[in-house]
Amino acid sequence: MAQRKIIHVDCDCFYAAVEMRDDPSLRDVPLAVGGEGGRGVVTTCNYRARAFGVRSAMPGSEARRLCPGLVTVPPDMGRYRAVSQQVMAILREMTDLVEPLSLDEAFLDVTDVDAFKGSATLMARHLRERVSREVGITISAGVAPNKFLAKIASDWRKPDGLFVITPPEVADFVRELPVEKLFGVGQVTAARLHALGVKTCGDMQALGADVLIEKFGKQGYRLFEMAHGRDNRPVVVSRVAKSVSVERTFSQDLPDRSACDTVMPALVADLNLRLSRKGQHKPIHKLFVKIRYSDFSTHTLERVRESVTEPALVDFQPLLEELMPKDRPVRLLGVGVRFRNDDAPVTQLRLFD
Ligand code: TTP
Ligand code: MG
Repeated sequence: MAQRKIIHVDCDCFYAAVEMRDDPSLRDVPLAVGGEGGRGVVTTCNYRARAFGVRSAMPGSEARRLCPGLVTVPPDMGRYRAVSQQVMAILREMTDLVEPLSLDEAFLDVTDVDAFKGSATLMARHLRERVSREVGITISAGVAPNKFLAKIASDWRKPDGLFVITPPEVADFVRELPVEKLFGVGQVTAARLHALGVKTCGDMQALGADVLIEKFGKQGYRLFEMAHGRDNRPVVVSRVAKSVSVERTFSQDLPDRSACDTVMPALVADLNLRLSRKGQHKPIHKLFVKIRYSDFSTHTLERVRESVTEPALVDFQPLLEELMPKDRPVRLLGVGVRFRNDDAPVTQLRLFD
C-alpha cells in the first residue's frame, strides 16, 4: 500500500483560547476555565497559567495556590461546540476523510489530496492560517505517515506549532522517543517497561517482539510496531458502531464527586460530537457511565433509556450519582451510549419459531 499522509490537528488551550478570543481583558492574564471560587476542577488554562504549574483536572483551590493572580471563568460548552464546528468545517474543506477525536482535535487523511502540490506540510500550514484568521484561535498540527506519529508531532511544537515527520525521518525520530509518548502507554505500562530497562522506543526495539509479547500479550505486539514507528490504523470517518463513548484519563486524579461534576459537561459535549459523526439516526438503547478509581478498579453502570435522542448532562447525572455513592479519587471518567440492535432479535426469534 502507498504511504499514507496524515495530519493531526489539536487546538491550543482550547476552551481558554475561546475565552481569550471573546474577551480581550483575558488575553494578558493567567486564565483558567472552571475551578472558580475554589470549587471543582480546572478544565484547561492558558499557557501563561501553565508557567505557574496550573494544569487540567487540578482542583481550583490548588491552581489558585500555585498562581495567586489566576483569573477563572466558568465553562461555556455551547460556545466551544460552535467554535469546534467552525474548525471542523475548515478541515473538511481539505478532505472528507476527517476523524474528530474530541471538540478540539482531529485526524485528516490527505494521501489523495492534490491541492498544495500534494504537500501535507503546505496543507497543514494552510489549515493553521485559516483557523487563525477565520476562527481567531491557534491550532497546532503534526504531519506524519501514520496516526500515532501525527498525534505525537502535533504536540511537539505546541502551542501554535507545526512539526513534520517525513518517512525517511521516522527511524531516527522514534529511536529517542520515550515510551510514555506511545498511544496506550499509561503509568502502569510505563513502570513495567522501565523495570525491564526500557526507556525509549530504541530500547524497545532492542528488547525484541518476542519478549514484549511474552510480557504484554497482544499489547506487546502493538508496542513493538509503534517502537518502529508503524501504525496501520486508517482514518475512520464513520463506523458501524454498537456503542459510542468518550472517556478521559486525568494526569492528576479528580479528588471527589464535585470535581467529576465539573468534568461531565465536556465529556457529554464530546460524546454528542462523536454521535453526530458516527451514530446518526441510530436509536439509542442505553446510556452508561464508566469510572476508574485511583486504585484502578473500574466500574460501569448502564441504564435503558430509549426515549433519548441527544443525551444531555441531566441524563448522565443520576448514573454518576448511583455509580459513585461516596467521594473517592477518580482516575478516569467516561460516558457513552449503546444502540438498539434492530436485526439480531428478529433472527433469534426465527430460530426459536
Ligand atoms: P486538550 O487538547 O487536552 O487541552 P487544551 O486544548 O486545553 O490544551 P493543549 O492542547 O494546548 O495542551 O483538551 C481540549 C479541551 O478539552 C480543553 O480545552 C478543555 C477540555 N478538557 C477538560 O475539560 N478536562 C481535561 O482534563 C482535559 C485534559 C481537557
Ligand atoms: Mg488541545
